[in-house]
Amino acid sequence: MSEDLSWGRSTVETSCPLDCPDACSLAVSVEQGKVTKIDGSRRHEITNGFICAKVRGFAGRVYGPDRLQFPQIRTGPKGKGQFKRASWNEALGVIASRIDEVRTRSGAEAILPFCYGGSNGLLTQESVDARFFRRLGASRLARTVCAAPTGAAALGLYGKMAGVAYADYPAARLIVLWGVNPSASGIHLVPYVRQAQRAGATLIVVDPRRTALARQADLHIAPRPGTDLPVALALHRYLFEHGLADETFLRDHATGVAELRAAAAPWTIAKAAAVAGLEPETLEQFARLYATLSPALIRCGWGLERNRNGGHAAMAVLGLPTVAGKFGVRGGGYSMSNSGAWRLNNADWIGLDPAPTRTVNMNQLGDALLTLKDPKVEVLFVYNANPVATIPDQNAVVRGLEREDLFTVVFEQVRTDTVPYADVVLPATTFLEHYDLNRSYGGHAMLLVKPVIEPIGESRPNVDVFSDLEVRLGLSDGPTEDETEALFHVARRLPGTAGETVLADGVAIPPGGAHPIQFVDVHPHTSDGKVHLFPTDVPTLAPNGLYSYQEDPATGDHPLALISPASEKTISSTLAELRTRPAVLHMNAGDAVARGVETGDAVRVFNALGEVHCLVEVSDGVREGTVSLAKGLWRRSSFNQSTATALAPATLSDLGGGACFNDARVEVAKIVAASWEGKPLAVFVPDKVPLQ
Ligand SMILES: Nc1nc2c(c(=O)[nH]1)N[C@H]1C(S)=C(S)[C@@H](COP(=O)(O)OP(=O)(O)OC[C@H]3O[C@@H](n4cnc5c(=O)[nH]c(N)nc54)[C@H](O)[C@@H]3O)O[C@H]1N2
Ligand SMILES: Nc1nc2c(c(=O)[nH]1)N[C@H]1C(S)=C(S)[C@@H](COP(=O)(O)OP(=O)(O)OC[C@H]3O[C@@H](n4cnc5c(=O)[nH]c(N)nc54)[C@H](O)[C@@H]3O)O[C@H]1N2
Ligand SMILES: [Mo]
Repeated sequence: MSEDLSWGRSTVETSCPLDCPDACSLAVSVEQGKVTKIDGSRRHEITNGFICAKVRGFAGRVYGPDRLQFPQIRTGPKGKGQFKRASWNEALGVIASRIDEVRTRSGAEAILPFCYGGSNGLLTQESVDARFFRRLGASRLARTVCAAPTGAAALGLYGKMAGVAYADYPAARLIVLWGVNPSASGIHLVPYVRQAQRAGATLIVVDPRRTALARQADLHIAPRPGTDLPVALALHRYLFEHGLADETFLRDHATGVAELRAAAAPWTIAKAAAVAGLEPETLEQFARLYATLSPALIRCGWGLERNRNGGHAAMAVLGLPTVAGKFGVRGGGYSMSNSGAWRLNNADWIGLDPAPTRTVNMNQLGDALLTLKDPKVEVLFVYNANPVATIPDQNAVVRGLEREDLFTVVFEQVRTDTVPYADVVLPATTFLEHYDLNRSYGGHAMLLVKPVIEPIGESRPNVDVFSDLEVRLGLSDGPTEDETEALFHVARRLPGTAGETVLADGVAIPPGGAHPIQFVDVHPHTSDGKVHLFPTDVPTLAPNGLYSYQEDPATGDHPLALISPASEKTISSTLAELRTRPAVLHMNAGDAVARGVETGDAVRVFNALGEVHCLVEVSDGVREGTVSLAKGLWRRSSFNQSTATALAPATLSDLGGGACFNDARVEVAKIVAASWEGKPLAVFVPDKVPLQ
């Protein structure tokens, strides 16, 4: 790093690469080498000078007691977190020699990288790390824990066409927030939705919870989790049957119309309402409003994808603006993820992929560690992820990590729930200590992330570490690459002048612009440029084919649907180390009365996979038959070291092999004991527990 960051007072412009659609531009104040304030800047229009409380408090992670500062090597049993300090040379030497030994003895497919959402940048993820594991010939990871079903749907229908910008929401007369809760998961959309409402727009929220925006909506549709597919198909049927489909647009711009119409035919309003637990009148009102108000905009989130029907649900939702002819005007169409807007391919900077190797679906990590053979997994390299907290079937993940013959590396910023299972721990820099290029998936911009302080302790960026390992394992002639070289290397390969612009100004805009009108400025990237309403090139795991509904997995013993949505306090499990409140299960009054449970009680939430002991809050915040426990909690937040993922099945969604967190079905019972593992339960009971 060329600037001396160790003294003086300055405010540095950078951006936040955490896994959130907004990708904020930041103004970070530094005094004598220490971060004193993190605030929003105006450089990225979406940020508009304000940021979330989580990132304002990010210094609590950088300097917090859980921060990892040095490499460490395990000294005690797996899971106990007993380590001794080591030098980088020693730690990387141990890792390189174990990898070398395993690739010689068992073949490199016995090595499994495991990474996901830590930081979304083009340097810290899918860059030198991916090149290292490819050159090694390691097993591949299907990175499917999130956005795989919605991503497959968007690719199949539109080839991942870019979506409508937040700033264009006020142009809409109707806004549908479908399975998305921007009040927690992308706060910069909220002011635009409110502005649209003030200008007379109608707001519809589709969510089993009564979120803040659902309370302010004209219509709140609260389906049973996992039933969006029949709901959306009923809207399609309504459009077709009432002559409200845009036949001209469909003829000119779509394929698969007849097939979609046939798939929707069985789903009358009455039938879909019965399956989704809705009043038929409410659903009909939804259909009528969507058909008649324009411009109409659907914000499709990720809440609807995390179940067995999630991919087809997303297809049916994303198909609505095509069938109803909502494109071609500002404020019309849809937005979801704009990750495709730049049309990047990392082969442009890390080279072509050599021969493919075995692929392991990350949602089935526990199973992979416990049962895979030929070869079995002998080395697990975890970075940018905290699988013990975030991957389905927590107990299986933990059992897999406890295997004595497994060698686990955890490359991390803080002492997460996964770290105690490591054989070698490597300390990683945070985004305040390294460079990155960060693509907004809620907006369209590319932003520069740059270091504002020196790395804490001996922490290092991903690029440096994987480049070092490449050299140690004879996969590169060296010298090792440093992150600034990697930065220029990637920036040079961005389209047009975007690389220069992002390095000089901190922000660059993709070819379709920052405020595209769909079907005017951006078009489908499918093979023929049309919308594929029935995309036969998308493989589906559903036994009865595209758009077929799979029944609810509830049983008599476990009737309640457990969902685990994003909370405003964390980003997945990142920053959950700063949470001081115990886990809280949200439950509807009817369900609570039936079980003799009241707010503040300690409860067991259980099914065949595991159980979580936590507090309960009873309210109208969640629909009947559904309970909600925040995603990303660390194990210490519950009374029995288990979190929502302990109850989530490791089954896969219909498209994309996605995670089915919200297919967890549970029962809830009050814990009558006054103490749990020696701790009086009363000490955990807070005065007031806000909706998470
Ligand atoms: N503060 C904060 N922000 C985040 C994150 C975070 O953890 N915290 N996570 C980031 C990440 S990784 C992601 S992927 C995004 C996620 O962003 P969102 O999609 O907004 O997040 P979720 O909370 O997964 O789901 C949104 C809503 O879907 C509802 N829901 C659950 N099941 C269903 C269903 O079957 N149908 C329908 N219609 N609704 C359902 C939930 O009640 C929830 O309110 O947010 C990102 N931003
Ligand atoms: N119960 C339940 N669980 C869920 C979900 C749910 O709906 N319900 N949703 C899921 C979703 S949407 C997602 S996206 C996943 C996310 O799951 P994960 O990918 O596990 O995401 P995080 O919990 O944020 O953990 C990322 C880790 O990467 C580390 N990290 C950050 N930057 C760097 C870096 O530059 N280098 C290195 N080496 N490490 C870094 C952080 O310290 C953090 O511990 O969680 C899923 N978990
Ligand atoms: Mo996610």
